[in-house]
Amino acid sequence: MKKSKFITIEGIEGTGKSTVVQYIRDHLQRSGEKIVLTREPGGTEIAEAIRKVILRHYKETMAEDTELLLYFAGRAQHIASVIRPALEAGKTVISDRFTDASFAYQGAGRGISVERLKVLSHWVLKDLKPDLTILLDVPVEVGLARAKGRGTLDRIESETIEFFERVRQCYLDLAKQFPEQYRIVDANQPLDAVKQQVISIIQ
Ligand code: Z5A
Repeated sequence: MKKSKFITIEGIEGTGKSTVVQYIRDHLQRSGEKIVLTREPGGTEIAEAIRKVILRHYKETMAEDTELLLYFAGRAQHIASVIRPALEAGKTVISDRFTDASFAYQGAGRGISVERLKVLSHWVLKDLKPDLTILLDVPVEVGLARAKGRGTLDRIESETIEFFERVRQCYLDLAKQFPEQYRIVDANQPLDAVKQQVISIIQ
């Protein structure tokens, strides 16, 4: 059996991804696993710099292809510097978002074709694929209310409700299309219940 595992967490904003990934890391570390906790966009010095370029507001509109290529540029760096080295060293990698976010946000959200996304995905990921993706699912109004509770919204968070509905639906469709990879967790329940459900899936 392959020792290293690649686990990704997906969902719209405010589903609790950042909170839950830390909980998984702490839980697995207690059982002696070597864990690398990382995120997208970001995860390395260069990819975090790209994250800043992606998320800030501008007077001009960022072209959809610019946004898409920036996400994949950061991802290429993230894979080369963090994800592959960790997996090759036998560590478990937990990433707060990964490539399926591009299918959901740039694909379903912005309307970029799946064919184009697949080309970039094959180019940048090659054979890399998550062993498990946990989809934290909440109604859009609930997720956005939680995200708004934290203060100012970044460029993507400022999108319309309809945009996030398309993103959420794309994630649910991906979960249906790849049942061997995906597990859906209802994140519209108390955080402790969400954490327990995620841990039982991982175990
Ligand atoms: N994006 C993209 O377009 N394409 C891509 O390829 C990738 C990303 C990789 C930045 O991502 C943006 O990039 C994101 C998608 C896009 N855009 N948006 N919008 P990010 O992951 O850095 O940011 P985020 O998704 O906006 O994360 P977030 O808002 O921080 O959400 P979260 O991590 O899922 O939630 P959280 O920080 O853990 O929790 C949010 C709040 O809710 C916090 O106060 C919690 O205490 C509270 N919370 C969480 N769970 C619960 C429950 N169960 N009950 C009550 N309260 C809760």
